Amino acid sequence: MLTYYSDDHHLHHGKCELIDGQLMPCFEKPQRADHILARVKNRQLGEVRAPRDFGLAPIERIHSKAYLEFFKGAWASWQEQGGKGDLLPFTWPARTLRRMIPNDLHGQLGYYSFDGGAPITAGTWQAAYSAAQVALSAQAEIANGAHSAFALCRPPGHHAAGDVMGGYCYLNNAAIAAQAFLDQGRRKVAILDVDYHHGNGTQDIFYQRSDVLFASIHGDPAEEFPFFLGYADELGEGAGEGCNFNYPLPMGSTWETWSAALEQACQRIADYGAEVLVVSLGVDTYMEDPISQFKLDSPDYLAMGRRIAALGLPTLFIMEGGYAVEAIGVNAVNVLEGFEGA
Ligand code: OKP
Ligand code: ZN
Repeated sequence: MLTYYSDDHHLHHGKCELIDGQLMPCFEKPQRADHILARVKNRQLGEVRAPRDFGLAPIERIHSKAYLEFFKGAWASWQEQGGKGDLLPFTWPARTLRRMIPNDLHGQLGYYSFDGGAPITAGTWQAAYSAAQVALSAQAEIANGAHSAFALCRPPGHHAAGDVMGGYCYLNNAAIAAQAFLDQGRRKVAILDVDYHHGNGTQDIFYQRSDVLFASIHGDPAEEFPFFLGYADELGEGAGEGCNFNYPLPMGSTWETWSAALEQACQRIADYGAEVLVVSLGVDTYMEDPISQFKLDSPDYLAMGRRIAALGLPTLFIMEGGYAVEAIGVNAVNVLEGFEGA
């Protein structure tokens, strides 16, 4: 399997996030992608290629121009103001406030985000832009006839909606790739999100559409981030009704519970008649993950890859979360090897 990867991800390294009332070093750090790349090479999964540059047009199919312009220019504005630390939002237009775009940079940052987990640093735009190009390059590989490809994206994307960043995510790599398939003539794309957290951004982007089926297995949002989306009764709306499936699972879920949900999700994808599959590949379901509460073990990821392969679809793997840095490479590549070996 070909891997696409860009070193540009190193340009994004947020300092801190707020957890349990304490400022902690960001869990979403460059070593994550480094470990995955090392494992890809070590296992000789296949060639590793740098991405092509498809420009902004395919990104603008998912994200609004205003949002992209804001994100691209935010760091420079912050520097003009003499800003020192990372750019982090602290005020959001919650229910009692007005949903408007203020002049102030932090006001705009609040408008274009849903949490304080997505710091903008000097190189965040370039890293996120390159991650989207990594996804698009792997997508092109499949469009050209490959049965599978791995987009080693960092930062991740599945929490980002059309004009909202959050949860370590800025540009929705999986959604951008799925849309590219459609724009090239594919009619039905399925996105299977196996990250521990619900892919609220991806769900929102396609919620009213029937050309993309979204299925996500994740920690029950009643108890887990992102809290405000990802419940089982969210089935899609309008033309998209019946094209959204959430499998919220209890804290502590093991492979036994998890794989039963995967079985159901795969059945939905097969029934839908997807022509191609995009997998939002998070491995924060691992038992040792520092911010997650599922109990999958490393061999389970081989089985996960095998079950996904049994769908028989051209499959684009897009890297999302996973924070047990030492194991992230093994677990992510296990999914890919399980897929290939099946
Ligand atoms: C991103 B991905 C409080 C903890 C919330 C957000 C988790 C984002 C996960 N700061 N953390 O889905 O792996
Ligand atoms: Zn996650």
